Amino acid sequence: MFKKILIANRGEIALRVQRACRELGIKAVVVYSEADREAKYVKLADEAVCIGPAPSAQSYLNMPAIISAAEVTDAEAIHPGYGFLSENADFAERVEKSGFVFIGPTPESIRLMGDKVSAKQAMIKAGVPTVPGSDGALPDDPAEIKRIARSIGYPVIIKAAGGGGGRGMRVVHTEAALLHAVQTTKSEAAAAFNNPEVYMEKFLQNPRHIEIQVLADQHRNAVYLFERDCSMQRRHQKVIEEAPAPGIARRLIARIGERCAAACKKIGYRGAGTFEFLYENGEFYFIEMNTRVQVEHPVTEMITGIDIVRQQILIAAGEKLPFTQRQIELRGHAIECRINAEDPYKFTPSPGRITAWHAPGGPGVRVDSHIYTGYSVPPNYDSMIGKIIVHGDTREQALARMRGALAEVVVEGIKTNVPLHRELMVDANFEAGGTNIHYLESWLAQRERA
Ligand code: MV4
Repeated sequence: MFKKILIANRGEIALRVQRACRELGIKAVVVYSEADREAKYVKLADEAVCIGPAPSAQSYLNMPAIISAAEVTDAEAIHPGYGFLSENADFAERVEKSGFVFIGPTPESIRLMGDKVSAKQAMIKAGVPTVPGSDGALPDDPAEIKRIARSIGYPVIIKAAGGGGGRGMRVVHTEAALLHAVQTTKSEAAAAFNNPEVYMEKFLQNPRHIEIQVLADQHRNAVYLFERDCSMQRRHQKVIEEAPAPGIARRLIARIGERCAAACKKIGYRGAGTFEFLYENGEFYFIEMNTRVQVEHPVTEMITGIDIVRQQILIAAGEKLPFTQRQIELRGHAIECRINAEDPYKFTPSPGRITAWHAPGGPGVRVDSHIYTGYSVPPNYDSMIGKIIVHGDTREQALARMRGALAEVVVEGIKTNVPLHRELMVDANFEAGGTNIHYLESWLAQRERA
């Protein structure tokens, strides 16, 4: 096992990875920017290295600085967390070329999934159902583009191969708008991703966002850890996640989960990963794969009892998965509310000093957060300051526990979205379960009018 790991991230996930290291008897080295000098994850680490000024480009995205930090501290492996360099194939490659273990998939897997066209083709080959669409990237010939759209049927969506997570897409409702939309998406993609390739899919009007968590080791074992429903989102930022997904038949999840695990074996995937699907009218359609640990991983940990970050580390160290698919059981229901330092109505960021923080507690309540009373939320990074995760025997119990946790929690000095969560937890449609990806934005628009 590793003796020392460097964590190339900040905030709650840097703390989460550190906790997994400690449990395994591994020393944790953290890196931090000048803006994070007073961060809890820095204070609790075994060693900490300042890697640059506040802007991410000069610190958490600074590959030479991070690799140097691993060298001077004699770390053996690097955990990238989520965001920042976590899905950067060049970083994974440089980490390995420098003699460290990258705690994640191979650079080849990251590259394969980073290009949404090659990811989709790999999934089709592996038997994972995808959204009907163009066979690979769109050709240049306008007549051919029109023919493809006609055969798919309008509305269609044009997506950048280099995009993902909602970046670089355009919905097209009529043939009259098609070629202009393709051209615009192409030039935006060339500028944003240095890759003008685009592809086309049938646009699904009212899907849910359901994702499947997988773990794969380096010995051809792969398992799925069921699903998460991440439909409650605003502008591609998830707000609430839960597992299992309300109203979806377990048999259907098992079928799609098995396909995901088989796909992992087929492409030689290793580590934790997430298959993102759109779910509409009882069907699953693969859209993208995330090759990192995700913000919402605790929801899966709560319903399976499996520590995903611990498994990431063990897999990177070459160990075999300690369980088979049959041994993985789904127990109860979990819900996560992301707590953001932002105005709960206008969504403008609200950095600044936290003058009071009281975490909720009690049975089935987990808080993953790096904040403390007196901590200043820097303005330079993502506004998420923590997550409240609850578990219950049933969805009703989980909901009741979340309402209780949100009633207890105190964050003073800055604005947070806690009031928004309190409202959503008593919303009749959320309570019923199974709302789609448009629900939150229409709910907010409705509230705006009221
Ligand atoms: C789609 C779609 C409808 N049809 N693809 C947005 C994020 C990126 N991962 C893919 N996205 C979508 N792709 C087809 N063919 C609708 C979305 C979408 C969405 C997906 C998941 C969660 C929230 C979303 C919000 C708006 C649009």
